[in-house]
Amino acid sequence: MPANALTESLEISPLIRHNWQVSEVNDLFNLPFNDLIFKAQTLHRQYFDPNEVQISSLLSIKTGSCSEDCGYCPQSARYDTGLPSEALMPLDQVLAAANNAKTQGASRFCMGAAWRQPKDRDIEKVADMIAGVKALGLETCVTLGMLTDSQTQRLKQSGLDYYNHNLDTSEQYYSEIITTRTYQDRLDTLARVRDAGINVCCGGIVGMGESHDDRAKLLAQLANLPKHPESVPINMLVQVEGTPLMGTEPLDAFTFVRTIAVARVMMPASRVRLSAGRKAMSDEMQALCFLAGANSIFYGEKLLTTENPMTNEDWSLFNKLGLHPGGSSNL
Ligand code: SAM
Ligand code: DTB
Ligand code: SF4
Repeated sequence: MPANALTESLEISPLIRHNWQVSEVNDLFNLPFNDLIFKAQTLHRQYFDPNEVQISSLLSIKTGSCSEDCGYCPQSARYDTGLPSEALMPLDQVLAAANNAKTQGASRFCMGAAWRQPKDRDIEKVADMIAGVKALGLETCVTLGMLTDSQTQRLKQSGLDYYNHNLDTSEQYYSEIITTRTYQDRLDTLARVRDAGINVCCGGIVGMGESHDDRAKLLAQLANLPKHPESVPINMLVQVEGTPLMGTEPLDAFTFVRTIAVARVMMPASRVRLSAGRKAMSDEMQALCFLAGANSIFYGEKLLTTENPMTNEDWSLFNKLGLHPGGSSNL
């Protein structure tokens, strides 16, 4: 069944709610750890094979020199992070990387560009990449910044399965992190993506110095969207030298695991993605995240510009935990 149809058939369940109050979300966060994990794992088993993890690989198709000021991001032109900029990658290189990701076992290929928003001529090039990656038998995902209606339609037409666009944090904390575009801009792009019939991949980053309340508000925003995002990436901030968020007090591991568990409880039919930050996590912490309901990862030795665990480390962890890859709608 295509991912859209699957989510639609599940949307009628009373467990799929869009009316979360922040106080209820805080109550979930404040449950005893064992009670929260049990609740999350119980719901996880109602919607998914508990031992299956969907794996996506990332490629930065246009790197650095970004006009935005996202305080976490090594690709902003405003911060000296020593990252070399690269223009839009040629099609053959993108397809070679996608083919390699497929050989390594990924089911989805996600292409990211350091743009505030793409130009129409960029969209044409990215559309060719999407069509080429899809022809390899992979699901496709792109993250390109803000989009217009005609751009979302063009991307859908080229065979795009998912669009990643994160809310990043609560509306209240957002202006501490980004000043060059608004929370509403992000919500507008998400609505355009949804209206074009593209699956939504939308989540956030924790460990940016936000409060408990900000994390609860982020999850309430995500779950109260008109439809739950099919994919919900929960990123742990990767601190990069030169960015304003370098030196932020690291988030406690249990709070991170609780964030995964609360996302699972609130969006039980969505893929909750254990995203950036895995390189710094122990096997035990990642195992707790899977127990809390994470059931997808970014796989491959690089995220967009920063490091991710080695592929052999991930297979070794999967073997230790008895996890298996799966969950793609077109494989
Ligand atoms: N430029 C586009 C945009 O911002 O929408 C697409 C690429 S952007 C790098 C994709 C997402 O990566 C961001 O929204 C953010 O959530 C995440 N991200 C970027 N830098 C990160 C970091 N240092 N740690 C964790 N997540 C990060
Ligand atoms: C998402 O939520 N996390 C990924 C993906 N979507 C595009 C990106 C993480 C980027 C981490 C910093 C970097 O490698 O540049
Ligand atoms: Fe640019 Fe995206 Fe990085 Fe923000 S997150 S600086 S928009 S690449």
